[in-house]
Amino acid sequence: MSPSTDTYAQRASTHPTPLGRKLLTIMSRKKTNLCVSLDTPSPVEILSLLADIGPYICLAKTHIDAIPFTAFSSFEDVHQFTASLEALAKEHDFLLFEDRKFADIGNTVKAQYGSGIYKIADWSHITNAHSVPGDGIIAGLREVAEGVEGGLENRGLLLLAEMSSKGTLAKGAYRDTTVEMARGEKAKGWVMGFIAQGAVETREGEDWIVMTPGVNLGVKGDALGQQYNTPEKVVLGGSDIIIVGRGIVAAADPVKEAVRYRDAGWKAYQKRAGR
Ligand code: S5P
Repeated sequence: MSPSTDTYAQRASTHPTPLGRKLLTIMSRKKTNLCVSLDTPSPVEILSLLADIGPYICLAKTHIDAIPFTAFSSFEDVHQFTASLEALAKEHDFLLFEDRKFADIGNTVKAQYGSGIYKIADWSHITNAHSVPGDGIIAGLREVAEGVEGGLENRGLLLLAEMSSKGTLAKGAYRDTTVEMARGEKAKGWVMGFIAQGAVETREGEDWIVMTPGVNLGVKGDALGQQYNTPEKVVLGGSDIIIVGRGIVAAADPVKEAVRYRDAGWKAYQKRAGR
């Protein structure tokens, strides 16, 4: 499995999914392959971080269900928050990625994605799913995405092929079967790529966008099994987008760190593409 040496610009014109083309275009225009993971409990802090970091990222990843409900005073506040995320994404030219990691049968994930308190399908361009239930999960989520404004022009799905954490079952043969699942009829124009640690098997006519979490320039891991690599290592190994959480969000100067990760990720990409 060798990493693609094509540029993001080349891939932006040929990517098989509309949202993949949109994302690669943003990456190429803004010269960034950085996704910030906004893992902090305060919605006010998330919005203020995004206002500052927005110019340096292609994607903002959230865990909206990790924000304590006491941070909101009503359901209206939740919707106000997601509307603010959308406004910032428009202003600074990045996409939104709710890291929901769906993992149930198609019928259940349909309800989880389209309704519930957070109505993820209404505002998040990208979401992700585990392959463990089988491909009904891809079809169920797709039905919801097709029903929102813009449909699949504006929505995309990633499958979790590999995880960064110690002891994960998502690796090796599991990763390869997950990639096979993304070749199914219901995945066409919808599954844009994977969460993985490096390149995945890519056949003629395919172009998977690989996003990689577990990236940090300062530490090797945390006390709960997270394992880190550097931007250079993952990008040279075939990752297209580096996902950085605490390395930026928990830093004393998040903007300075965002610039540092953006530069490291871009430099590694240029090296890989031979530019
Ligand atoms: O395998 C994975 C998949 C994901 S999406 N490992 C991960 O760490 N993640 C997510 O990436 C995780 O849920 C968290 O939001 C982020 C990593 O955060 P960090 O603070 O460790 O950089």
